[in-house]
Amino acid sequence: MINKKFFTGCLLASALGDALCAPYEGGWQERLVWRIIGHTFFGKKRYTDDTQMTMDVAQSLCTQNGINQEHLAKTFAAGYKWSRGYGAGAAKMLKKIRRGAAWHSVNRAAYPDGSYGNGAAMRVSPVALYFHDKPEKRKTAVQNVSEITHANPLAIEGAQLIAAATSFALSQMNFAQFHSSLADHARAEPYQKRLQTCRIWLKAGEQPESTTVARELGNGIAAVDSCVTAIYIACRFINQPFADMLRFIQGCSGDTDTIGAMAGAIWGARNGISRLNKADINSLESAEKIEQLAEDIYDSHCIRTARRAKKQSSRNGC
Ligand code: AR6
Ligand code: MG
Repeated sequence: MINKKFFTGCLLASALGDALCAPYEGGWQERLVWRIIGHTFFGKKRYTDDTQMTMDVAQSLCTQNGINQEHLAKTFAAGYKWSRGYGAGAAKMLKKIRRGAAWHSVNRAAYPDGSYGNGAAMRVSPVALYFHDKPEKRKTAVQNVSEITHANPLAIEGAQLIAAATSFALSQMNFAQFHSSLADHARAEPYQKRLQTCRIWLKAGEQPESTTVARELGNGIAAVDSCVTAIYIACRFINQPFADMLRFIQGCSGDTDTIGAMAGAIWGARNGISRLNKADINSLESAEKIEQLAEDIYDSHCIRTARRAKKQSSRNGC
């Protein structure tokens, strides 16, 4: 049985990656706005839409015992706040759902081909934890969580890659297995190409600068321009301090909070909460709630595992 500390590590490192990299996102205007709204009334560091939607997924998963798209869409809509920095298309859809629209009637309203943003990939870590030992169920759940707001196949493929990488990290998979298993999840050419670059760099022990990583793998809001970047950075820093990884992400510029959230989930699933800095956790908005959600996912996993074992033993006549 995997220890609970890796579940809590995953969600907390993701939230910290989001909150601690958010001040470095975008251009000077975004950074100025975040200086003003980046702290709570009590001085805690605020998280952005990445963590809000991750918490929404975790909460819905645990109360519904799986993915219920109607419930999740309403949970996303209820959690929406402009000050979390949602993407423009996602914001429009969530406001429509809040006014009563069905998610499947609005998920192509902003873009007929569906959003290709990284907003699906940034929120799938709870699914990776919940279904870490059931890869087929994980894939279906990722598809269902993603398409509520991100119907574009590239957004969904990015979400599949991040979820798979997070599950593999949790299971302490070795480097070679990790990368060959991940390659099976990449169908689209941009993902294949970027994953190959990532593998070459890691295998050769190359240490490209953050600007080179941003140029070669991307640092933008499109899923293809950020998911492999997050996977590469998490792999490169997997045995190094969390703070060093975040400093590198901050240097990448662009969509730093989402790259931080996705890389954080992978790093935290592998290293656990004990390798995170307590002062950082204490400085984070709603850290206790995030930890509790991770514990709920863990408890639900334990209950399902025990049920399966009981069924198996009664089948074996034990
Ligand atoms: N056609 C044209 N432009 C598109 C398309 C498309 N099919 N899909 C996306 N865009 P959105 P997200 C552009 O709104 O993915 C936040 O900071 C369009 O300019 O679905 O949920 C989050 O934290 C659109 O506004 O948002 C993420 O880091 C933008 O991509 C990031 O934004 C984002 O797509 C993306 O969040
Ligand atoms: Mg973001």
